[in-house]
Amino acid sequence: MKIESITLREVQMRLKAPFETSFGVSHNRRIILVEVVADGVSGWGEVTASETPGYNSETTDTAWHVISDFVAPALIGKTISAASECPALLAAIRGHEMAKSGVENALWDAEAHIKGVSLSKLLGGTLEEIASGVSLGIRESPLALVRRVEEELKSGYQRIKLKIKPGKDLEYVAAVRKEFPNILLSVDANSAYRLEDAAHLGRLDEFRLLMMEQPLNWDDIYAHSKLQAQIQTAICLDECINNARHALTAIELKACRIINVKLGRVGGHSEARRVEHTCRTHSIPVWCGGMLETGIGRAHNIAMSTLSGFTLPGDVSASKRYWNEDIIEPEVEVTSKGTIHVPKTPGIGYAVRRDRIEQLTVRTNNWNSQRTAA
Ligand code: OSB
Ligand code: MG
Repeated sequence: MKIESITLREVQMRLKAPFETSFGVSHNRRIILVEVVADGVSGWGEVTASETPGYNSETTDTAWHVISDFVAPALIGKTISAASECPALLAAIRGHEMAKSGVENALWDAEAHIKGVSLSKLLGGTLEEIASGVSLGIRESPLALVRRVEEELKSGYQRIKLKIKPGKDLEYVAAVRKEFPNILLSVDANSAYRLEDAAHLGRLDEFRLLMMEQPLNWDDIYAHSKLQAQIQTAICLDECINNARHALTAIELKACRIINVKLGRVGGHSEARRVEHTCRTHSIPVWCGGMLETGIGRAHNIAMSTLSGFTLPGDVSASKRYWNEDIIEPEVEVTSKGTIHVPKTPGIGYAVRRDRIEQLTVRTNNWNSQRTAA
């Protein structure tokens, strides 16, 4: 595969409704899309960085800078035999996993198209249908949250995750659990608590949660190991895990019993497969997290979720929960059983709507390799 061109596009898209987490509210998304052309074939990827450095240290603008000044120059014109060789070419760039992931994943899509196979198949995935859950932002009242949960359950979603933060936790979880005693229910704190809050967090044990996601500092695996020893609820790490080494550290320290895999956070499909493998060999279940993606990022998440270690419902849900109109065709849909059918057509398996992307684009950057005579 010769990497002939790389194009960045920043699109701006308004979420249907604001999404509130412990670190802020998201409404207007600024998303970088990556298109690569290899051997004349296009592949697409999405950079999942947020607008602000509240989730991790990357932002839309840091990713634009790092791809433009380091990632694209390191790849343009290179010939690789597979997308899995991409991380080696980017090894000199520390961190910036989301920036690298957007480009690497576009190469995986291109490779799947060149080989005429689905991305799921190329990755080694086996599931034909994946289980879908939803992540619900912080609400103004427990009652408003309960109503929202009811709607999502009616649509068929298999697991409900509630965003929590200090002052918006016990009361909300208690209200939802009281109304729905038997659903799969999780919480996600996005690093809003400290180890000193262990007794408070232990009060969530009575609600029989499937997991408590990333309660403590975004970069502190050790503190989570101290907390896990003090509470019954299974801790799931999100922000702390940027690669398979981190996953192994967390598992050996008993800092969590479940891991959330996000393609952007771990740097792309190659490392995501390693994280999945590390977890599977240690009997740690994984599931696919979400970052309020467009259909392109969503399609990559669906393909990754077909690996056999993904045994819990993910945060990958229907396009229409986020966007009035997505940038892929068909849009991602969820069945009444709360599943998503995995496309079998080549690449990500959804058509990219160039017309719509064109309308939403606010800036572009492009690299072309020197065409060599045949
Ligand atoms: O921690 O999983 C998270 C959204 C933005 C940043 C971090 C997270 C989330 C979500 C939303 O939970 C998942 C989604 O619906 O895409
Ligand atoms: Mg999370």
